Formats: sequence, C-alpha cells, structure tokens
Amino acid sequence: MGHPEKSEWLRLQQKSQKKYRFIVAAIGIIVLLCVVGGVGYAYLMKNKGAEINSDNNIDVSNDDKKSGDPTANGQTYFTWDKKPVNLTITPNPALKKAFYGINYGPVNATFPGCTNTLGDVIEDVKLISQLTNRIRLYGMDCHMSDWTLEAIKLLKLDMTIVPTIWVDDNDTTYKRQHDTLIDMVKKYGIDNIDGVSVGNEVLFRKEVTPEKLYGRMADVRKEINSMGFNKKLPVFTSDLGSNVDAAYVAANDIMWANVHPYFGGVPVEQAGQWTFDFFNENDVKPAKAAGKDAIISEVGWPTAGASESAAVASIPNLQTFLNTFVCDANKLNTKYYYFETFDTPWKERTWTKLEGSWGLFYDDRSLKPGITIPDCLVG
Ligand SMILES: *[C@@H]1O[C@H](CO)[C@@H](O)[C@H](O)[C@H]1NC(C)=O
Ligand SMILES: *[C@@H]1O[C@H](CO)[C@@H](O)[C@H](O)[C@H]1NC(C)=O
Ligand SMILES: CC(=O)N[C@H]1CO[C@H](CO)[C@@H](O)[C@@H]1O
Repeated sequence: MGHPEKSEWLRLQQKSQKKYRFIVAAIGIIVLLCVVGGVGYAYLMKNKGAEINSDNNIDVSNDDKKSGDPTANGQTYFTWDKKPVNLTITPNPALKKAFYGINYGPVNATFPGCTNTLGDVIEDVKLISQLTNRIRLYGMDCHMSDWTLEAIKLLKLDMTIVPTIWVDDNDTTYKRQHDTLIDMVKKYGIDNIDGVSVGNEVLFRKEVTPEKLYGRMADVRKEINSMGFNKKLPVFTSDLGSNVDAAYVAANDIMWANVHPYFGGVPVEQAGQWTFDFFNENDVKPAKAAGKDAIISEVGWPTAGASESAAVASIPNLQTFLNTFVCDANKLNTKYYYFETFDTPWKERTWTKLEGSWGLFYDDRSLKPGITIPDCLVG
C-alpha cells in the first residue's frame, strides 16, 4: 500500500490547521485542537479571562461531597439527572465481553465545566464491565480517572484502567493533570492501573517538542516507580500509528498507536485488514525490534458525519467494522482499545458531527440501533 502514513499525516495536518483557524476566528475561544478520531479531552475555555479556582479544577462535582467517604455504607449515588444508582449490575444480554479494551470519555466531563457525577461514572462502568476488563481514559480533569477507579472498587470489579495525563501546549494543564494523577496513585495504588499515558496525539498536534514530551514521560516513570509499589508501571504516550521513529520507540515502555482506517479513507470492507497491516508495519515491527510490546490505543468507526474518501460513516458500516475486526484481533492476540464507548456531543458542538459520533452507544447509554456486539470472549 505504499506509504499511506505519510500522506495521511500531511492531510490530517492541513485539515487541522484549517479547522483551527476556523474555530478561533469564528467563535473566538481557545481550543486546543485535535482532529483525528482520537480527539482527546481537550479543554474548551469559553472565557479566556476567567479565573479558574484551583480547587474547582479538582473538586468540581456536585457528587463530591456526597461521596466523600467512598466506603461508607448506604451511600446513594446520583447521575447528573438525579437518578439514583443501584450498585448491582443487571447483565444486559446484548453486551458481550468481546473487546480487549475500550476508550471511555464520561459525559459532561469537559473541564472546566465538569458537571459529571460519580453516579454517572458508576453507571458507565456497569455497562463497560460487560464489554471488556480494560478502560483507557483521556485525562485527569473532572475526576474522570479517579472516579473510574472508585466505580471499579464500589462495584467490586476486576478491571484496570490506563489513565492519561492530558498534554497540550499549556504548562498549567500539565501540572494540574500530573498532580491529580500522582494524588490518584497515592490514594488507589496501582493494582488496577495497567500503565500511564503522558499525552495523546501531542506530537501530531505539535503542541510540545518530542524532547519535552519524552522528558516528562521519563520524569513520571521515575516518580511513580520510586513510590514503592510492588510492580513497575509502564509509561508511554500515544500518537498516530504512523508517527514512529527511533526516539519514539526508545521513549515508550510500550508502543501505543492510534490506528484509524477511517482517516485512511479505507472502504469499510477492507478496514479490518488495513488496520492489521498498518499496525504491523508501522508499529509492531519497530516495537518488536526493540523488544517492546505494541498496542492499538484507538481503532473504531464513526456512525455519522462527513465521509473520508471511500470511508463512509454509518451504523451498518460500524457493524461491518466490528464484524471484520474484533474477533480476528482477539484470535490474533492483537491488543486494542476500541474507540469508543459513547458518542461525545461536546465534540460535535466544538468540532463536527463526525468527531462526536464514534460511540457504540449514544451518550444516554443506549446501544446504537441495529448494532450487535460480536460474541468472541477475550480474557
Ligand atoms: C438493585 O437491583 C437489584 C437487581 O435488580 C435488586 O435486587 C435490588 O433490590 C436493587 N437495590 C436497590 C437498593 O434498589
Ligand atoms: C493555561 O491554562 C490555565 C488554566 O488551566 C489558564 O488560566 C491560562 O490562561 C492558560 N495559559 C495560556 C497561555 O493559555
Ligand atoms: C448538567 C449537564 O451538563 N448535563 C448534561 C450532561 O450530558 C447530557 C447528555 O449529553 C446533557 O443532556 C446534559 O444537559
């Protein structure tokens, strides 16, 4: 297939710049932009001049006070629309534990708004636990990661997370995210953490230099691994699967690659095979040569939004992608985090319909109509 990665890179890069100019000009807000399916939890600061209270950054939820003591008995948790949460998981026969891992962005968890609740995260984790044992998260703000660990604990699940210290071009963001991660690790330990990602697609967005990012990764690795835990926590970043060079391989304990057949403009019938080929060539090979593991940090298919040449967003196409990727990946022992659990209306509001439409579920936790989760169990 030649070198699709190079043209993909250029195309996405140009798209990103166009979009950036448009948003800044049209809306006049600060948007730290990321364009690929793996739009992370960028921070949308509607009011540039606003003072952001440092307490609010960490202590934002209406549920925080109610859940001060997570071990308290008889505690009732509520979702944002005030529904009480029942900690018993009622199995949904439509859901199968077929995914190696899945990407999860809680609703209403967009800093500094943070109107999400622990109750929402518990409801989400009840659902996600029927699809996989592994969750990848995009940031530390709005309690999205520590509450996921809290939910796993409250529900007594054997699940793990990969939290991300979100990195953009603002050192304040990094410090806040970093400190929240360290606090979380102190509070919960690392038994339920598989590794820490420092940034997602930061190199693609060129928000910090590779040297600065790799330096931060080394610092975080040293910091956590000197805290006396009984296992070593891998530290890495995640970036486009095409964005790999020797320094990248050297800096990562594990290679995490976002691989998006959709942005490759691949027709859905070929998208599964394309993903395996692309990942093997660009990521597994260099990782293996360095004696390291490689994991697809994002792979998925959108159900609405603009087509990308031969790649068309629709629910039937999502089903085709699930049918041609998930069980084959499990058979091949390819490790992947499916992108993603829920639609993200905030991304649609901020960017495009396409960005917000990658969920298996709508944001109200209903499975998209006509979607059948493949039935091929993974451990
Ligand atoms: C929670 O749900 C379970 C299963 O549906 C039910 O048996 C139990 O009574 C519920 N608990 C509460 C407190 O509503
Ligand atoms: C960086 O982020 C903080 C809030 O997290 C904000 O107060 C500050 O203005 C930002 N700096 C820049 C240069 O955008
Ligand atoms: C309080 C709040 O922001 N609630 C929002 C949470 O997310 C749902 C689903 O996207 C919205 O409908 C709510 O308005």
